[in-house]
Amino acid sequence: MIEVIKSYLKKFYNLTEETGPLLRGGVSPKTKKLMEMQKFFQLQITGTLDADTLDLMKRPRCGVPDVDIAQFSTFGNNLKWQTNTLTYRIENYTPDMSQAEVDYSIEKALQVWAKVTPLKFTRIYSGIADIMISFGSRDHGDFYPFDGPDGTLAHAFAPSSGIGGDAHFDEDEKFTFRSNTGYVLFMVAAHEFGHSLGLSHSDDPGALMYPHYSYGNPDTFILPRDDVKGIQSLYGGNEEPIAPGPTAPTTPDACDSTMVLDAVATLRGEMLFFKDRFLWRHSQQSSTPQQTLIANIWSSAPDNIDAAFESLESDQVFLFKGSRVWAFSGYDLQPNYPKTITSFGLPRTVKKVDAALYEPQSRKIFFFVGKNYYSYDDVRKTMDKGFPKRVDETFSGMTSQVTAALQHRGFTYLYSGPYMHEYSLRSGRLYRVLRNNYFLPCSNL
Ligand SMILES: [Ca+2]
Ligand SMILES: [Ca+2]
Ligand SMILES: [Ca+2]
Ligand SMILES: [Zn+2]
Ligand SMILES: [Zn+2]
Repeated sequence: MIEVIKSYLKKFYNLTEETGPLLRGGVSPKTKKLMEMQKFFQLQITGTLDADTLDLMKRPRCGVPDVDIAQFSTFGNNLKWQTNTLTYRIENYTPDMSQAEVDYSIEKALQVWAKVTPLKFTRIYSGIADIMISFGSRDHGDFYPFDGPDGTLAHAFAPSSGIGGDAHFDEDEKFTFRSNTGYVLFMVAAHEFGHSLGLSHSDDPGALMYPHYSYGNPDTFILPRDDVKGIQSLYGGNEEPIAPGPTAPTTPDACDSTMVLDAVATLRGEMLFFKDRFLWRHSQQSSTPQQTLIANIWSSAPDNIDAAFESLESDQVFLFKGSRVWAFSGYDLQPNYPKTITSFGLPRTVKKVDAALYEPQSRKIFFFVGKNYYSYDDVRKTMDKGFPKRVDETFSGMTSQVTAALQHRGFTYLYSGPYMHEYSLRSGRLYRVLRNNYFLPCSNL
């Protein structure tokens, strides 16, 4: 096993045995830990190092293990502070940002948790605070040296005296205030303070306590439902009346039979299902789809998209939102994108596309707009004559809005709300009305 993989499993999955005995069924401890990691991240549990697993190990993340390890939570699980009034102290500053920006980011990050609990945080400027905050690189005074740029961004210790509650940030990272050309300090800090207060990692890809970094804006961030539930299970809710704000975002659940998908597409043999800022990737070989943030696949892609398709002609995936379209080849945004949807010959009166479909045999793209659809020739790169047509002229009975569309094995699937209509493209005949879970299996069952 490559050294970097071993060190990842040691750091985050408590791999200890170098050459341990085989477990039941001839599984080595390393394979067992690898499978544990694949399970946590909803990957296909192969026990081998596939491309998806390797790719995931390279993502910037928190230094706290995904399984409970004694050193980080000194007294075991579910540890919490015995008081609701805690102190914090910023011991030093990063040169990446102004001091005022660091102060603001730290304060905002603590408020994320204070808003939903009875906890109060007071800043002190000398002496020992409950939560000591510092920036350092490589060896920085504990037994957990940082690793240089990227990789581990920060770590924090579970509630207890001494180093307990403290949060350390890797000075080899470029921290930023709001820009996404670096790691937003507020987001990293808000995650670490979750550990400082007693939370461990969540396997919900939408949670702040998910181990991977994701971008967020300090002024608009709302703590997701999963984290609210976690912290309130330790400290209870905030009893003070607060002005009603936006509700905590939840992560879409494939088992929700009322869910309306934003868009459906394919990507090099996989199926992609888009909803809010998430997507599920599903390959025919695996039994469970993997849910992840759209930003984890394409960092410059929009959330809450309208439509998507994969062009077999150009081997690109196109995402639509409003009057704009993004094109990606593999993970890379293509030059000159995003463009306006008029680049596909759609008239200026079309403000958004409801759904898009790629027809592999004829290499046509159908754009669904209200009750009509347009046909674009992907080979000749022009809009076909005689369009728009009414959707129900071609697809019998489809009089409601098409919300997503997909072509698969010679059938056309038009989604309308939580229902999926299976058509023969040639005859336009409706075969079956199905639910999302026909292609997107619900894993809680
Ligand atoms: Ca402390
Ligand atoms: Ca690092
Ligand atoms: Ca849509
Ligand atoms: Zn963490
Ligand atoms: Zn440290």
